[in-house]
This record gives sequence, structure tokens and C-alpha cells, in this order.
Amino acid sequence: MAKVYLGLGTNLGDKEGNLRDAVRRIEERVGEVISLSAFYVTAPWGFESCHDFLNAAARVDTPLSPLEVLEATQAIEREMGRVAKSVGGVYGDRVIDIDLLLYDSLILSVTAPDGRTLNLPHPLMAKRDFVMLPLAEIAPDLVHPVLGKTMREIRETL
Ligand code: PH2
Ligand code: MG
Ligand code: MG
Repeated sequence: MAKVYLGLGTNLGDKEGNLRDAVRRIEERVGEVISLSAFYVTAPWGFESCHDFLNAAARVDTPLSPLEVLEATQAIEREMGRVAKSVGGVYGDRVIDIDLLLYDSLILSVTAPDGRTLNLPHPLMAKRDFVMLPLAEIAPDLVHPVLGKTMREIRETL
């Protein structure tokens, strides 16, 4: 089993319902949800929108490989009706976004045959308070494998 941390976000529709629905689907397809943070209302980061986000983080124990986790979470996003990814690098409103933040202490950068790319740890996680706030709640003493700092320490510098 690998220990995986996921970041969840939504800023459209029934946001609390979307997060709960995503967590249920993660339980079905990825693995046991060992911890789930509170749901945090956050302002859109990196783009303009009148729709605030609801963000959360979850720790999941999974038998899947990193690319299998990515595939499963992207399938859940599609099933829940996520339409577009960022267009031309510009973020957009979304029903659900599930990001793979950490997979054990793996550091990797891979491109799958289908063109999907995966970077671990998530390259932007330590810059984003909407990620670090819920993550530091459920894993304050977890050490970031590249930065060598705990999630609490990273969160305090934001
Ligand atoms: N996700 C983004 C871009 N901006 N802002 C907030 N507050 N929450 C998010 O989940 C979020 C964002 C890209 O995935
Ligand atoms: Mg995201
Ligand atoms: Mg995403």
C-alpha cells in the first residue's frame, strides 16, 4: 500500500455535495480514505471568478501505482461532469478538481503513452495556501520530499 495525499477543489454547484461525492468515489476506486480535512472556503487563486472555492485534502491508502491513481482521479472528474481543463494555461471554474499532491516520498516526472504527465510532488503545492491549509491540518509533521520541510512549516511561510 502507498500513502497518497490528494487535494480536492470545487467552485460550482453544490460544493459540499461535490466534495462528498468525490470522496465516496475515491473510496471506491483509489483506496481507503484514512483522513479527510475540513472543507475550507478559499478565494480563486491565479484567475478571476465570482465563484469561491471549497477546498479539502485527503490521505488515501492505495494499492495503485502513481499513474493509476492519476487515471482513476481523472476518470472521477469526468464522471462528475468536469468539462474543460485549463484552457491555454488559464484556470477555469470547475465542478471538481482532484490533484495528486504526494505519493509516499516519491519524486518523479513521467509522461504516460497517452500524453498524460505526472510530476510528484505536485510542483505548485507549496505555493498554494488553498492546498497547504487543509494538508497541514491532516499531516502537519509530514516532510515534503524535495523541500525537506514539514507541511506545517511550509504553511507558516505562506
Ligand atoms: N485550483 C486551481 C487554480 N486556483 N483557487 C482555489 N482557491 N482553489 C483551487 O482549488 C484552485 C484555485 C487550479 O487547479
Ligand atoms: Mg488543481
Ligand atoms: Mg487538477
